[in-house]
Amino acid sequence: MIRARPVTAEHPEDLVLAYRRMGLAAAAQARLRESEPHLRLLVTGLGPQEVAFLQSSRATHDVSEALPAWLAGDARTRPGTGLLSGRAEQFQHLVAAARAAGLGLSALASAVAAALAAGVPYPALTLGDRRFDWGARTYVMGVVNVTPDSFSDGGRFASTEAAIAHGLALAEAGADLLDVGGESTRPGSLPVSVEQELARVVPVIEGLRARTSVPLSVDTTKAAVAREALRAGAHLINDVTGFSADAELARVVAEAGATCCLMHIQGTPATMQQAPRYDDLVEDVLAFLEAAVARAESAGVPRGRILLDPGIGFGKTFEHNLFLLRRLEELRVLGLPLLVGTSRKGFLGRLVGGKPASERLAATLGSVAAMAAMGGADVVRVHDVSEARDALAVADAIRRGEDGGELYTR
Ligand code: 8Y7
Repeated sequence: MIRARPVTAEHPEDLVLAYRRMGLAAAAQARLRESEPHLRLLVTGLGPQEVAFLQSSRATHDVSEALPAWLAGDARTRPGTGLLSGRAEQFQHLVAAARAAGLGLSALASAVAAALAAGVPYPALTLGDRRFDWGARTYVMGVVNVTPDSFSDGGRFASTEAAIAHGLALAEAGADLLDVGGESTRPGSLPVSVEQELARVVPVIEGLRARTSVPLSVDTTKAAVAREALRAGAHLINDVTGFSADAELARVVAEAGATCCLMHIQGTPATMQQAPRYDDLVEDVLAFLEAAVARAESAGVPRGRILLDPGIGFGKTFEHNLFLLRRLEELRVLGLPLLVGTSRKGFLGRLVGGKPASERLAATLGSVAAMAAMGGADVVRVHDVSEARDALAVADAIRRGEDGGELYTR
């Protein structure tokens, strides 16, 4: 599989602002933007034929040539890997030349084209009566855990009512959607039966559906649970296995016309934290998520109904989590909105001197604000909705800060 992804965090809009600060006319700005060698793509998975093509087309970093410059990776340890740098126009030439060269180079053409499209905003998503305008701000998914019920019916009723009340409070606090979960996916947790999960989740979905218009997500890996939850009024299925556990799940989502969030996981919740290991972390996550999207699409789920998630804490070490969070933008080559869950997770506890989950709010807000400031996540999954909304209002505004006075507005 050939894959190309931008490796620098240069934002075209920053360049435009620089030109404005220089007082350049609009036409000059557009011309300059075209000629700027601003794009660098890391390419992996190339075969000898593609490497030969890239090598013969460009051997140096001379940007006056028609194609991007090619810098090969180590042929022994990282064969088929390299860096392409050049202007947007040169990358477009490369795509056209690879397409023209025929089938042998079409995978290279597609990978580079996907990377070029990574900065293009994806279409808005409508869930119920809410519209998600990707890129406009960071949206918030509130977590509603349905606690295991006790033996008596009274206990079950109490936990259902508590979950509904909690969901309503989160909606009131500004949640853009709610994620209802009846199966613990914490490290080391064991699966629950379909019956148990249905008994926990469905009454909560029904109760929330009757009392709020906020879109509802269900965190489940089982087709049988998803079917009933969607019937009860849920809009989105949040599958932490990326449609890899239950082959029927993708079809249930497709038939209901529902939306899904497909998450990366290495291993299963019971075993995932024992010895997470990656050859190339970003590469492995991309490959898994691409395969998950393929499973969804072949079952009939349209791309516009898919969100993706790198799965923070799911088969990842402390370092893996930080590495991925820092490189969320590299996952943009998938061309789909990203949902990220860091709320109260273990890596945050370790960063703040071993605080327990109940004392990780400030650490969670730090992670949420950092993601928003870097532009990595479209949706964050959090327990503390009101606090996250405030942190995001600030981080999103800073990220967009463009009005520097008269000089900058022309
Ligand atoms: C995530 C998640 C959990 C996450 C998505 C926890 C269900 C563990 N984490 N779903 N679920 N992304 N999509 O600590 O990161 O909340 S459960």
